[in-house]
Amino acid sequence: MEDLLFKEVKIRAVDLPLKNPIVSHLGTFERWPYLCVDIITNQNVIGNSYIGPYLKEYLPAIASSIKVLCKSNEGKIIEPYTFYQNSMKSLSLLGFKGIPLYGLAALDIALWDAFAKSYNKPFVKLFGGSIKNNIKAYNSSGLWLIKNDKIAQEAETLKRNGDFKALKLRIGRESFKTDIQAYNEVIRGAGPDIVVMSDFNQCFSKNQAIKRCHALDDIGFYWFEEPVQYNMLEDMNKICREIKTPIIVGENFHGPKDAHNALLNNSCDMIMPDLMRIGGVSGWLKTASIAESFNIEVSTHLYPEVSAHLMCLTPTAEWLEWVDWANPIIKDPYKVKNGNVIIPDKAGFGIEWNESVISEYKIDL
Ligand code: SMN
Ligand code: MG
Repeated sequence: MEDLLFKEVKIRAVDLPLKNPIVSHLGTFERWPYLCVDIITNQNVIGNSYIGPYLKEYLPAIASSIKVLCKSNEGKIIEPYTFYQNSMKSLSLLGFKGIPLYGLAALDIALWDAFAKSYNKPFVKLFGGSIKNNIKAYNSSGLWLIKNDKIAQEAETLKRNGDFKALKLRIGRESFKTDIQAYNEVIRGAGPDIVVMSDFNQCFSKNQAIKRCHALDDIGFYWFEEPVQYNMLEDMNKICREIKTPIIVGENFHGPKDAHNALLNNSCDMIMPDLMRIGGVSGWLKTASIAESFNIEVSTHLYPEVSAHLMCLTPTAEWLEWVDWANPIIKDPYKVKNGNVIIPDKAGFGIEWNESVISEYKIDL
């Protein structure tokens, strides 16, 4: 078989409108920015990936770090594992976190996509796993900090579009009573069997978090996510010891080592790495092994398509976070049926661009 060579990279930025605007303790967002990456090869294969790095003002800086990382790879054989190891090493001067890591992740995902496509196999199959049809997903596309009287209706709609068995509610409202009322509204809208995750988005100090988590501990939330600032490992350790409901963190792990540190410090009961911040496919797979060694459940954060493949390879896989925000730029978006995400039997991650939508929402880099 002819070697697959890295020819060049193409990067486009889009700013997509959101169906349900994000109203959270992290801020309010009407749109979500994405970088779409294409790796052009010497064969009839293009590796695709997208990342959604929160703040559109930083897209040019991330695109620029992608270009820097590509420089040493142009003309070389595509070997995603080697790329990750060498690129991580090259970040020791600038730092292993943040912007350059996001760039590395975008490339890592696109390289694995190209690699799997060159063997004409879905990524999970190329990696020696099988496509599972029971990757359970929770719908996270809504239930932001909206008014409580809007919750039941939205919960019902979110549940129905995919027959989801679980939904995530954002909490940390004015009082514990309004959080409980919000929970009850989800149950009223989606029925008594719905599993309800919760997310505080880092809104509390340690003492506030302990008080609020105690007040909500017995009402039925499946997990409490990020009650305090993400890097407060000692505070999280204390909260885990005090509270019965599992504490989950991980969307702010920057690379596998952050996951290892959090688990070593007993700072969480479960983890949910984010595909971009964890370092792409390679960073995820390392983290999955770390989690296995601690016997800790792994859920996902955003990026449902690639994450679905990775959950098939994650020994302690739990819930996949479903969001449909990037669907407009994807030609054939993934679907959820009976609450499970359906992995298409297509080469790579099965992500091809919907070019007309990319043109419509393209922004300058
Ligand atoms: C979240 C994700 C993306 C934007 C805002 C908030 C949230 C989650 O923390 O876990 O879904
Ligand atoms: Mg979160």
